[in-house]
Parts: sequence; structure tokens; C-alpha cells
Amino acid sequence: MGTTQASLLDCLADGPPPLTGTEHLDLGAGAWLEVCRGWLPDWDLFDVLAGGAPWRTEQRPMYDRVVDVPRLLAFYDDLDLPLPHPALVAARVVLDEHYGPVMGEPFRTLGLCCYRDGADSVAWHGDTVGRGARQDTVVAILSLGATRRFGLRPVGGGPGLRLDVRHGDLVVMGGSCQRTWQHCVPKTARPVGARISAQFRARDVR
Ligand SMILES: O=C(O)CCC(=O)C(=O)O
Repeated sequence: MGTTQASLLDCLADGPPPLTGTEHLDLGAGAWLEVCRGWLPDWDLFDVLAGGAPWRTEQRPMYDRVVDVPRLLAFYDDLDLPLPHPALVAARVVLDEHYGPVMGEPFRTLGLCCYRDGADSVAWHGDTVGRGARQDTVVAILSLGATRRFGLRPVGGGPGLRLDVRHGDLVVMGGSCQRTWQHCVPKTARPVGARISAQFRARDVR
């Protein structure tokens, strides 16, 4: 057996289980949501990412000023290149197996966000940079660390959803969700520790 195959099998031995027991919710208009609670509760993965991912800050214009985006970001634009932790390789294999047939393509990129405390957040948005603006896609988000609220609301208005996402939970948005729904992680006044999210996306979806 070659080294690559052996190391992939090693990863899978300790990796996440197959995605059984996932809750599926039809959001209407071709959008859907799946949640797999406690899928990959790996504190070593959290620690390695917290201490070693190539975190950067981003700025954006706000009125007449430029402000820091309130979270840290890192991005891997090719999942075939070395990832910072073997659990991510194993997660990608399981996600591809489960969602590849629905997507018609594999996951290709990994985005990481670090919400250092309750003051960090991401505002309502859809992942509509690139093909997500025009085509159905699947975005799979693994949560690590502190529990945070994950909000979803339909673009045209109407009742939304709020989930508390905990360490190890997987939230998957699919179909038209990036165009017809928006999601966010709001700030919280509760004293919370850091949360890291790992987002798996298809090529040219941001
Ligand atoms: O951290 C999350 O769960 C959401 C991240 C997100 O929506 C994004 O980076 O576009």
C-alpha cells in the first residue's frame, strides 16, 4: 500500500463517522438545511487551528471609515494541498462521499473563521461570490469550540430559523440556499470563548 493511501486510512480510522442521523429540513424554493449534531467533536483540531492556522484580519469600508471585520479568517483554496490537521482530510472524504452525488462535484476549498469572543460575528449574507449567485451548491460548516447562534432567514422576508451550534456540529446548506436564504452568526453579550468554523465549499463559491 502506498504512503498516501496508508495515511488517508489512518486519518479515517480516527475521523468522523459517516453522516447518518442527519436532520433534513426543506426550506422551500429549492433550499434545504441539514444538521448533524456532534459529528466531529475534536478538541485537538480546535487547538491546532486556533494556534496554527494562517489567520488574517480583513477590513471593509463603513461610512467614511475602514473598519476591521470582526473575526479572523483563513482560506485554503485547494483541498488537495496539505491541510493543517488530518481530521480535516477525513472530514472532506466523508463529506464528498455523502454530498458529492447531490453536488455533482467534490468540495474544493476550506474557509476558516475564528470568532474570538461574543463581539465577533458575521452579518446576514449568502455565499454569493462566484457560482453561488447563480447555481445551486452545498456549503458544509463544522463548528468547533464555543456554542454560538447560527441564524437563517429567507431573502424575501418571512420566518427564519435560529440554531445553537455546538462543538462538533455540522450544518449543511444546500440547493438554492445561498441565493434564497441568508445566514449569520450574531454578536452575543454572553461571555463566550472562541468558536472556529470550518466551511467546505465547491470550486468558485465564496
Ligand atoms: O461561521 C459560520 O458558521 C458561518 C461562516 C460564514 O457564513 C461565512 O464565512 O460566509
